Amino acid sequence: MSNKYDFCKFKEMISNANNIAIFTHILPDGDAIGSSCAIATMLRNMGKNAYVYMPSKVLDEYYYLNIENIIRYEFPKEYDLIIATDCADIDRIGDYSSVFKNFTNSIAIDHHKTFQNFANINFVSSQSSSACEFLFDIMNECGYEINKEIAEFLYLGILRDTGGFMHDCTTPHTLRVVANLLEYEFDAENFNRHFMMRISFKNAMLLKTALNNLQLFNDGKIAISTISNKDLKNYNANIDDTGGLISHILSIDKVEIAVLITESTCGVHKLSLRSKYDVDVSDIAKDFGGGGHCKASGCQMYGKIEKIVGAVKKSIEKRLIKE
Ligand SMILES: [Mn+2]
Repeated sequence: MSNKYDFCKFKEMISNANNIAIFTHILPDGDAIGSSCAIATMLRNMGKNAYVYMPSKVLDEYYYLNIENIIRYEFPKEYDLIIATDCADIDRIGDYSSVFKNFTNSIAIDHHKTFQNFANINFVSSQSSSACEFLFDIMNECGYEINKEIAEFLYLGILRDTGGFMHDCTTPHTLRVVANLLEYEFDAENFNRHFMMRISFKNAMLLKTALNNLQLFNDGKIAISTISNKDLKNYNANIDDTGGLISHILSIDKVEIAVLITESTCGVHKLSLRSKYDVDVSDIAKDFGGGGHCKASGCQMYGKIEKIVGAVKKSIEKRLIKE
């Protein structure tokens, strides 16, 4: 591990602290929850008072882990050290950012390329897949003890930020860290099933709808599917229940560009666009006032579904031919 980090100062700050308030980013994901709860558990095992103050609601699925008595939603009252994990900048902490503005004994641990120093000491490693991977390295370097509970939290963040070890942020080092964590013998099979291989019944029914409505164009390279507002109502669902459907459509062999059009409310259509190879779908989204990344973009359109499908198909074809 690089010697650019001041571990002496870090350890001194930890050992001098008794009441530690920990923060993470709004809409906390697996890495945010895993990294903040891992450090809280580590500090508690050292005999300190530590709580994680969540800037927005933690989704039910995370209660699979024992987080109930670690997390809080109110403002912290008493603290002599504050720590933020997985936050690229102070605004990501939400309402709690004022705590960092008014108190200087602070530590930030992060892995985003866009990280902006906002704490007294800032540990950032953009080569790490996740805040959890980096936190493992820090704990290891400092000689802090890891137990089964901490290992599970760290594993959660790595698992989620690497998309089940499939995204290109997964390095040989990531897998070495994972190998170390698996030594703690938690039930990784059920853990993986719970966090990576589970969908809601509503989501499954909407997948059925999306596959029924699937249309293929241009020798199967373009796949467009639709979910109407009536379909959503049928399953008592809303647009949040369509998560992940687009990746099923994109995974079909030969499909290069996938589009899912969901009529969120009557006449208002939300489009998700995905690209497997070189076509930049953010250009297509921009044609209709949206935006995003090369491989994942979105936009909103109004009116009759047949017209929308036609217009999107035309915009995609223009880019396919250019290739
Ligand atoms: Mn992260």
